[in-house]
Amino acid sequence: MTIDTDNSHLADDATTPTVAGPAHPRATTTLRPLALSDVRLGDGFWLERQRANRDVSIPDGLRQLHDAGNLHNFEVAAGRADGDVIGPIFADSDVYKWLEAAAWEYAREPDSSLLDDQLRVTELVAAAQESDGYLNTVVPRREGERYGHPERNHEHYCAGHLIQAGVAQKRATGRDDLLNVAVKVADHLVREFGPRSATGSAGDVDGHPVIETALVELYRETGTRDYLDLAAWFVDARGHDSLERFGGNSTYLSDRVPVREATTLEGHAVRAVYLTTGATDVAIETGDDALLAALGAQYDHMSATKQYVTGGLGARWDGEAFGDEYELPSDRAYAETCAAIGAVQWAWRMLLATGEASYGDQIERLLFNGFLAGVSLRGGDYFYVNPLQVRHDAHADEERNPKNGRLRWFGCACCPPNIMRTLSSLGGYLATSTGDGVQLHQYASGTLRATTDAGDLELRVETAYPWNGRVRVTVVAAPEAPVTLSLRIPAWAAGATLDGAATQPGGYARITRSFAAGDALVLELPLAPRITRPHSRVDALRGTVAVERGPLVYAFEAQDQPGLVLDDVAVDAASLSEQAEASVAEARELALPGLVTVSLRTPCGDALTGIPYFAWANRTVDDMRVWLPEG
Ligand code: FUB
Ligand code: ZN
Repeated sequence: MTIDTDNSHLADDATTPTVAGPAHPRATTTLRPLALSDVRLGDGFWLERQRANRDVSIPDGLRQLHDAGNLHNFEVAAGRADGDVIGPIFADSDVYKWLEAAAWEYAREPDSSLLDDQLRVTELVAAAQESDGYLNTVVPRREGERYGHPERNHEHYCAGHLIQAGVAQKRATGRDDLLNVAVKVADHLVREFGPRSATGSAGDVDGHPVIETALVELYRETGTRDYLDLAAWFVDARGHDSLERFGGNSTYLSDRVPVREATTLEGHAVRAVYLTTGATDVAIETGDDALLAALGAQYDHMSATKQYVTGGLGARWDGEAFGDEYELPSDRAYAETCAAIGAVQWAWRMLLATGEASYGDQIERLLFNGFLAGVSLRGGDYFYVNPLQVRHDAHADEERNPKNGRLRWFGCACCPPNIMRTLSSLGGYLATSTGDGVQLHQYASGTLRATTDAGDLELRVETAYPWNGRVRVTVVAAPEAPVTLSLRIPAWAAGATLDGAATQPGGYARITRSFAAGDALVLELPLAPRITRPHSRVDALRGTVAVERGPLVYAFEAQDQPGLVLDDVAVDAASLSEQAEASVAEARELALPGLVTVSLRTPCGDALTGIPYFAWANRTVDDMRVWLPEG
């Protein structure tokens, strides 16, 4: 592995503006996010994924938006094309998510064509906006009226994604083009809804949250308090069955229980986690500790009872929804990629607010497994649904069925551009600062700079994580006064050491002292593969085991087990071992430098080879299992 030792790409104070990332609180939080421009990934695992995102996913995404008609809809709304609008009612949102991805990607590595593409699409979006700020290409043309069906029409949802894209473009490029459109949309919403509504629509919330978190971020960017007030109002207006009068289902729409009274997440998984993400933003900015505590309890309950080992959320295809407690079937798992993304966003905000390492653990589990399985290694192919088992005779009954393999796009294409924006802004989720130091939450090679009360601290991280558990942190520049370096020790990392000293898993190892350029710390996270057993209440998994190694969950694909029928195998958990070089010819074809496979034996002595779950279905789409019966 080559290590990036060049720090020149970190923002130069004199010339390069600071680029805030997707969630940048105004209020004081326990931990402060680093600016995107102060984090730079170096060669290694996540940079490979970002490169595929830039080289394949983002350019292909723009073509797909054209071919699927999303851009045509804007042409129609702008009066530049004739014809009907095409696609789902929320088709606009995919354009906005792509714009957000392109903006963060531009911040990561500026490039004129990336900027030109964004500005071309932005100009089209602006041309489609109505004079009072309303902007939706599909709803008025298909439904004939605005806001007639908030339970299904996604008008606030689309506005939310537009606002997020506008904020991203402003932060990443310094340009106001899309932000101006977003502000007009937000001002329109302030007039139409919430505490300042002048038009009598005050009772309505949208069927699909995201506007909450978007409005808070717009408040953070502009300082306009109305946006925060409206977001807070939307959070509190939820949970009163108000969407039932339009025919909506309160459970599905997260409208059955007020957010601050809820004890769990229910209904449509993406909607539910987007809502709690926005509610966390509101709690942060308004200092609402009671709301934050309620959200923390909901997160704990969700992760303890409704989350797959991959981090995946939403057990039911029916309603793309959370199931009941411990309802976690492997084969019919829904685990939509967008739900994993929403949970990363929520966990990140909870981490900023509380400083609790468990949220860092959550982000790691989600990113390496439930999220990353959603995109192919080459980029440009996507899973919408992420099961933990595909049976031998599985039949691809419809587009989202993973038996189809990853697809280049979907009729409902929410996941692909969501993956793109997450990968291009990934640097923002790795580290934070406080007055007295820096906290590393995720391990990836690269460089970062943080401001502490004592002065700026610049670090270089070198690691082959997740294949190897050694993380070397070298001080590039430090203030003279002592600062604290905090490194997350994942809950699974029993036996981890920092500079040879034992650490406590499930928290942060901290070192406080004066540092000088060239000083280094070495974290050793033990990555021996481990057997994980399910909770006894998960009937679908009783008697099975899964394999994890460090942050990675492993999957067993039929193509790596010649002569065995995956549906019938049982394994001896005590036989677990790993191979540092992929020992199976097929696994080598994955082209994952550093790949570590794992091996389990059947009671008869046959060996099974496991590959990381995120990499499954990158060769052929085959039978696959994460949980295997113990024999
Ligand atoms: O409703 C918009 C998006 O489509 C949701 O977030 C996804 O779950 C999919 O239903
Ligand atoms: Zn999705």
